[in-house]
Amino acid sequence: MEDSAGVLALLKIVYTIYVFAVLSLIYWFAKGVSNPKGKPRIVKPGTFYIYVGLLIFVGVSIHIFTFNKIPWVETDFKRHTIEKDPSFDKSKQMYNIIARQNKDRNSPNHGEQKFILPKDRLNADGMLEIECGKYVVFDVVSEDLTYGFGLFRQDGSMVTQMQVNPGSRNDLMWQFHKNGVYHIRSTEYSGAKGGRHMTIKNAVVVKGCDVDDSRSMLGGN
Ligand SMILES: [Cu+2]
Repeated sequence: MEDSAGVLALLKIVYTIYVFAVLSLIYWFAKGVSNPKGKPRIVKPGTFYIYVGLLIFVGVSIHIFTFNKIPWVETDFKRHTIEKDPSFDKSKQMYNIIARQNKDRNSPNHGEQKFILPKDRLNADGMLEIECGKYVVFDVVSEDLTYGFGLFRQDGSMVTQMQVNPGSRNDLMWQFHKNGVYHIRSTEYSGAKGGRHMTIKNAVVVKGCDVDDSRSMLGGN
């Protein structure tokens, strides 16, 4: 199973090629209008539309052929059945997280925003420990502002994220396929006092996989 880092690497190549193909169209046009012979070269409309049509076809095809590779698509499509399945144990597979701003005016930390993890679910190292391949749901409640909730690798690259809006259900189902230790960080700007406090280093640990996430081993590479 491909992860977001793999998808990004592949799409970088695919879209670089595609962008050059689109640029060639602009080049072609520029050559036409700046024809040194003074007479603009007229491209036959048929040729032009076939070329543009081809670019559109390839562009759409990239989406169709790659969407199965996107790691969250399958989970998103199946999640209503996964959650309803009796094998889905909410007490073990669901994490209730709160994002909240400090409203105590007398506190020196007034205005500070942070994530509050479910204390009773932390392991001895203070991490949320997730079993490889098990579906988990991060249910994040905001009591005030709009936040983001993202999981990040040790190298800073993102695994997944969602927006966290006050007054609505914000939950993200995920399945990990590699061992690793991940940070939680807000992915939305929620004010000057949000930034550095909206990060929990090494908040999530995934165990039990055959493969390690080379980008997210604690103390590794
Ligand atoms: Cu797109």
